[in-house]
Amino acid sequence: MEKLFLSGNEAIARGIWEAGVHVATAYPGTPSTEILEAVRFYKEIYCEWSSNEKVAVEVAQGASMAGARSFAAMKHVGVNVAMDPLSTFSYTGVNGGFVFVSADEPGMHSSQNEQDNRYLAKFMLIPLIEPADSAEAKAMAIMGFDISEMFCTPVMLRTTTRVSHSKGIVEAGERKEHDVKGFEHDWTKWVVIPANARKRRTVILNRLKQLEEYSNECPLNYIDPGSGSDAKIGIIASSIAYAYAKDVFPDASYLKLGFTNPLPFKLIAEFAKTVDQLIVLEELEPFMQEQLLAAGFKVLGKEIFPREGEILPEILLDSLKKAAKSSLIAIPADHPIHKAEAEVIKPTDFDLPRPPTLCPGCPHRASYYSLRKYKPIVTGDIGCYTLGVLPPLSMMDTCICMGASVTNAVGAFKGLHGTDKVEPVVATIGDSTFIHSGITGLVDAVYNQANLTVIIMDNGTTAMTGGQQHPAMGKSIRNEPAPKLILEDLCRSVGVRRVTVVDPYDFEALDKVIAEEIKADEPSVIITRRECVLDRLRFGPKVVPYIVDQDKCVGCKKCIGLGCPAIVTVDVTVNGKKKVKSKIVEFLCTGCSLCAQICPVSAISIKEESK
Ligand SMILES: Cc1ncc(C[n+]2csc(CCOP(=O)(O)OP(=O)(O)O)c2C)c(N)n1
Repeated sequence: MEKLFLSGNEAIARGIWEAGVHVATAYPGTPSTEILEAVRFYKEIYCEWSSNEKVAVEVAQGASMAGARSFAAMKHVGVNVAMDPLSTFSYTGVNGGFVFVSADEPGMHSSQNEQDNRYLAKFMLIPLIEPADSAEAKAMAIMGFDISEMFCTPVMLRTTTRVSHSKGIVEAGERKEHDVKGFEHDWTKWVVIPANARKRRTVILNRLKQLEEYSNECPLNYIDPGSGSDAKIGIIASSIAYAYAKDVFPDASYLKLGFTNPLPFKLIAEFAKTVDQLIVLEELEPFMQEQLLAAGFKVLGKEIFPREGEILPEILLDSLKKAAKSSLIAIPADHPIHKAEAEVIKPTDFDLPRPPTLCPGCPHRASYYSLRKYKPIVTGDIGCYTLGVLPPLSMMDTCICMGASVTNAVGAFKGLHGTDKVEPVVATIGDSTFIHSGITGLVDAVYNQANLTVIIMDNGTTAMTGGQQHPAMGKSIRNEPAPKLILEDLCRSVGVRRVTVVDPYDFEALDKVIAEEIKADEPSVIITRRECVLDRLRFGPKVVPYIVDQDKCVGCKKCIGLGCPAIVTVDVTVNGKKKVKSKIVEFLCTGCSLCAQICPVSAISIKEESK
């Protein structure tokens, strides 16, 4: 059998291909993005970047109604967006099997919160499966469809960042075709009028009982007995935490759980009889521990392990040592664990921490630099442009969730309106985020007459998550031509009369528009259009850098205020006096010219010209 070396995300893509999936959808979001990026190479699967996660689930749901196996992927907060269709999908059940990925982020490497979506599976009364590595990710992706069809239910496949992004060996299988069954014309199932939904509720409560039976028997949950005296310590673990625990405490007994909603209470009781103490090891919330305590099991968990962040091997080991020292768990004083050290990967010179910043030449920079002059309230959003919050730009007041910039701005305007605290309100939002969930906010702003300015920072891609296609790019997920959404037409069509498109590399023009629109007494939209600098560097002409003429530079540091990583200060001695002047690090400069445009003494020019 062919062996592949795949990340968890790539393994899931392989799994859904082997499972005979016909339709796969997603909206990008770390750590889930690479799943659909890998799926697009499997030509048998129709795949799309959907405009948001709710859309992704509803498209996949329609495919399931039609009898096709379907799949959707999203990051943990994306599930919040998709909860409306998902929670009723639980009631209707499926026709073609449906599995969705919730990629959770313990540690918040690139997320705004650390919510534990296992609770959402319990809340929706649906099965939850959790792989610990790439091989399991593929196997569970396939099994998820069998479970979905066996119990007529959506299935949540939950990964965490480490499972999604770590690589492991996966055995490649063949694709097993599942013929599309055809649309299921059953209004008693698919039309959730209350009379039908009430009946479905009984159906899903019965399903839950059957799922619990299955959880006790299914091969994803198994006892992995320990050896020696450690075998009397019983650890119940799931996901990556299981793999870490096996590394640092190899001889304990384990109950490895891959199917975690509903929990296998009978199996747990069986396991509990074989050990002296029961410990639950789970990242984030005491999801399993609380349920076990409620069921009468004597278990420890969050008394030992942290409730925040990842439980990395070094944290796991440290927690066990502390628990043993304080006699919370019985580990003899001469046990090797007390002397054990977990291998901690030290940062190299290349990944020493540095504050995040907009790239040199990022087209978002100029808008924040201009806004600094006018100091409005700036409600921000999620994307590369969120970095406008950091010094020296420091020009963002809020950032809550995707799309909230526009609606927070409406609320801020309405809250202040008619008081003596009135301030202009500007929302900054990226093109992909605007399509995701900014549009409805703009409709609200127009309808309810909120005088705000929305700056749509259109860099022609979904940059933050690695440059995925979106509807305003005119390209599909497979880079094929697609109808292009024209953002300015869209804004006008919802009733915004003041819509301006401006090139953010032309600072004078941009600054003028921002000054005018902030003063307007009706909603306005500014679209700052300039391709993402990373795309320009990849596909555009050769960069000609700018340089600072030290004789002309007066050390005013205006250019430093742009926060461009390519501009630094240097100490120079002029006529025996020490002065601080600006310098451009040529290999970082992308030639955007913004610094040259704002330099008050014209000390910055393109390299060739200055020669
Ligand atoms: C509900 C939700 N889905 C997905 C994400 C992941 N995410 C963060 S920003 C972003 C899009 C950024 O693209 P864009 O708005 O075009 O701004 P850019 O990064 O290109 O400046 C995505 C997909 C998220 N944070 N929340």
